[in-house]
Amino acid sequence: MSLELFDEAATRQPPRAEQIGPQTFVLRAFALPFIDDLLPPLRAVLKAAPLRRMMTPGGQTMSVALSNCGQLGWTTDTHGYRYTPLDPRTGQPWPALPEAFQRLAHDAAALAGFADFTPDACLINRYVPGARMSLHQDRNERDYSAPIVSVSLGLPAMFQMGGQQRSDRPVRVPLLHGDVMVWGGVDRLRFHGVLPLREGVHSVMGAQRINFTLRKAG
Ligand SMILES: O=C(O)CCC(=O)C(=O)O
Repeated sequence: MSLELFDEAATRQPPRAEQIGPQTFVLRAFALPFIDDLLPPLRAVLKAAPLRRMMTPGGQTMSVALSNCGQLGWTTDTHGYRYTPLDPRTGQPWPALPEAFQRLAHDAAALAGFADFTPDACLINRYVPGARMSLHQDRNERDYSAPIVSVSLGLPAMFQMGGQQRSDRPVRVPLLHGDVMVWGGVDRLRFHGVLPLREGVHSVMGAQRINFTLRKAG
């Protein structure tokens, strides 16, 4: 038995698109060829704008820790959800969107049928075991014609893709290290969320899952 059998990059075959809605696709392992270009800038972004657990307008602290890069960053506090050009914690602009993030987003969106995607915002989510994201719609962006490109790194997660109504029964989509989801068009406002992360240690990312979503917010 060869060692390559245990090498994720060697055994998973990019790119393979699974269609889970009229304009929703999972691109299995699509980010793996980009990984060496993604991780150093990701570390640099998180050094300049550290992950933090934000408060919802209802006064609850989110279990997921967040940060951002790009011209606009998504934040929440007791005043509401919004995009801001400055990191409220440092008063500085959010770190620039790394070139590799833009390239990945552009290429993944194109494969899913969204040509010329140019994101201006990237929300970074860090899940530790037990962290979750309840069903929600992404509606703080000004431009709903652009898709959402969502990159999963680290521990496996169970993503839930719902419908246009919160009460619509979601389908479960397991997401692994390197998987990229793209949704837009008629699916742009579908409710979605992530079930509590299971315990584990990923060989590259450790005991966590990092998700980042590229958006056109402004
Ligand atoms: O972590 C994920 O896969 C989804 C993140 C998400 O729903 C969001 O950032 O709006």
